[in-house]
Amino acid sequence: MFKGVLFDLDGVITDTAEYHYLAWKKLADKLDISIDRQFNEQLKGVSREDSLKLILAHGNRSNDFTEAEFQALAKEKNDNYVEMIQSVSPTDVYPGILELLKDLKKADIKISLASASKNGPFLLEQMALSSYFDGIADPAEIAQGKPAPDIFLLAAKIVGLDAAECIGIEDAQAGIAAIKASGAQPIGVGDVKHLGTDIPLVAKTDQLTIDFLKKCWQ
Ligand code: B16
Ligand code: MG
Repeated sequence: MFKGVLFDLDGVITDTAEYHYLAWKKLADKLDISIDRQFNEQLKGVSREDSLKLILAHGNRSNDFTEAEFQALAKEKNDNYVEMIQSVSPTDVYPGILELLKDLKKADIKISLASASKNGPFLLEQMALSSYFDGIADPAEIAQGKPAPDIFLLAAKIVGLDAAECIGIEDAQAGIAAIKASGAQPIGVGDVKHLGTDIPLVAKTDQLTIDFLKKCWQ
């Protein structure tokens, strides 16, 4: 049996992936760079700085900004995003997630957060979920973001486990790659078109029951 579950946050626990997209879109529009939801798929799970680099490269504007200007743009996006998430509340937790967290706790399975977001702890507080988490991996402590395995390795380590003893749950291409590289067992939230055919997928989070996780465990 698996001993831990490593949760992505944005797009798995709640719909903040949409707010990230809207905040990036607002910044991109201002910079005259056109991005759409298809382009946004490659930003999911990717750190703030790396996302901005991808957007600037997409608009052929990679060399247009000094380091200070780059940091100011990243801050502008985050300020917008933080404004949007002030109203996040327990009603925003995706269907089935609270039940899954409760069932995992009852089964004495460790629960750890493997989010790339520096806003993760705030969001867990807003949704009244902090007490379910045995650990929150700090993205500021890792060398490389998703698709590198670092955040999943750290999320397992802080709850006293190896990644190979854990299931990782993700909605993003970069995140699935990170789980695979960590040695944890991946489960994707999303569709075959974006996440591939080689791992178990659920279309909706209410399918993420503890029985489903047990079936996926090999
Ligand atoms: P922040 P996850 C990721 O969270 C988001 O998917 C990604 O869009 C975002 O850029 C990244 O966090 C960093 O977030 O700017 O709030 O630090 O999906 O890994 O939970
Ligand atoms: Mg995500």
